[in-house]
Amino acid sequence: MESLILNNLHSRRADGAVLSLDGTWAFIPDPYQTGLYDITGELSSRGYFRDFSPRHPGDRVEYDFDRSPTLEVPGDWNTQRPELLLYEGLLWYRRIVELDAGASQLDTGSVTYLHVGAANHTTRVYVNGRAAGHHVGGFGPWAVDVTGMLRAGSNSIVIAVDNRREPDRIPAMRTDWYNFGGLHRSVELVTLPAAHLRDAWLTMAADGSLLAGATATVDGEVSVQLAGRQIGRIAITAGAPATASFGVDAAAGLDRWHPGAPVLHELTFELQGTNGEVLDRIDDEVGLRTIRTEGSTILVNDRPVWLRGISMHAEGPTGGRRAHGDADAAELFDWADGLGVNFVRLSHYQHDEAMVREADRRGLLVWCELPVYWGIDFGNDEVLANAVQQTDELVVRDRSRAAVGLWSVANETLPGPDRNRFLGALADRVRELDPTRLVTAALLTLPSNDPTVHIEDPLGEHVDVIGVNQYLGWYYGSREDIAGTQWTSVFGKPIVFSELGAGAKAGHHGEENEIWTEEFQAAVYREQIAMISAQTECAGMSPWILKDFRTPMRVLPGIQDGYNRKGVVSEEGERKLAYDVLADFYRRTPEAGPAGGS
Ligand code: GCB
Repeated sequence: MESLILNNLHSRRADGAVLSLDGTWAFIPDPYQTGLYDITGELSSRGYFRDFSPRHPGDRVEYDFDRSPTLEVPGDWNTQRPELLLYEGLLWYRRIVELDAGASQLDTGSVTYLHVGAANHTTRVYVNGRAAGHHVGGFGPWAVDVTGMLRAGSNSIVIAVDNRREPDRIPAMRTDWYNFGGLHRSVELVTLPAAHLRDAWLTMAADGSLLAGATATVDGEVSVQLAGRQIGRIAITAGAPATASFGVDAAAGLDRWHPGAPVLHELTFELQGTNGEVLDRIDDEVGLRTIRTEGSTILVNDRPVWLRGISMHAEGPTGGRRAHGDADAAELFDWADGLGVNFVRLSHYQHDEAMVREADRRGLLVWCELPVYWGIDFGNDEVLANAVQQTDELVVRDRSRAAVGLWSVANETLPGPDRNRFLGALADRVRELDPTRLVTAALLTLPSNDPTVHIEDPLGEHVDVIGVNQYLGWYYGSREDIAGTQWTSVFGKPIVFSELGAGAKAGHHGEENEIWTEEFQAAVYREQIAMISAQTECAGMSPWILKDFRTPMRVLPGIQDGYNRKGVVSEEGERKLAYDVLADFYRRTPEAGPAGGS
């Protein structure tokens, strides 16, 4: 049973169709997979998924969720219990759901899905001891159909999450971030009429026309209403994604969304049956803006916009834990806003929907990214199939968000025939799902003796914007060399410095040439800013990174202690000197960029 994509939960929550399963779940860590297999390797007849409890003195059952410890959902398991801090493996969650005989989830005319906002990394769902479905991928939203599996009274929901790193997973064996395991986003039961919309979206194309789409479970039509006016219809065949394009007049008279000046309009989709009866409805809000490139410039609403950005991981504002929900989004974006950004790079995987919706309301452009990062098995077709599935989850969830300007297919991958083909296929898939936004990837640049860096990576052909990660003054080159560096590509496309930076421990002060001091980091930022301001092909930057973040790769005692220290704020929110250097630059940089537009 494959998982499927069920979108627009925002509207479903408001309509009361959602039963939240967030809260306390019992758990059993299972590094040997005892809950799945017996000693012959067969599926165990007493597996944990059966959720047996020993009821009689003679019952030979060697587990008991009722007497097991608990975890909160949503949340990573690592930071909730000291014994799980470095745990990588299978872990079983169990929750009992009580339903009355009249509960909507038991209504035979309805469909009920179990929806998971994200679970890292490979997940199996069981309802009352029966397998309901599975999913591979740690950051995308997904659902399984549990219709008919629930009953009046107590229901056992068991979810087994496995976060082992494997060579054929995405990401693979090594990442410079923490492999937080578990149900780290919300879990919900969503009950809908049998005839319903699985997805409905609207976005503005580069020419100001509108592109809308929907997927429904029945044949019919979807009426699209924008700012209280019907702008058109989408013809639907059951189960198949459908799209329709509406001309520029559809958005006539409606204010545009723009970075720093967000305007959102009411958006409604109504699924109508073949006799015109209304079967289902989704309410949303949407910003309208165009985004395109011209030479090396990015234009939003036909105006040059230079990306004054910052990169972010999905780590909460304090406690070095996985971020989730509106409160984390608001606090992280407050820190970013203090820098004067108009852009955030949500690296290196899909972040919580709360982040993208908050960016929509704040008027921040967003770069969304797939976890195609270091060491992916590019020659493996199954890995490609999973990457395509993760692409679908990434793009489908946020296609209606004006904030999203760029989809990134990868970070720091080495050129080669398999990789070029793989990432080319992902760029094609992104454009198939959403032809209205820019495709990018963060390229790896390595040290060279030539002060002019020529970007020739063949991936440049497939993207609209060339992301460049460069660590001049940190991993290579001396700080004095930064100013003289020139960047150019053979592609004539905008270059965005998607990473740059240096490590500093908050509160550690000293000379500018003393590594790990705030002064050292600030000095690298000053040189980088001067160099980047002079680049004619550059359309923006997102330094690495807003906040120090947990990673097992960074072990230096007294300095790193398990954290990457390239944040401009510490993991607990203390600002470093580089924060002010960057804020000062962004405050004096006009919308079109330091040079007044490239
Ligand atoms: C990079 C990676 C990023 C690392 C960063 C670093 O190039 O894209 O994930 O955390 O460098 O600090 O080395």
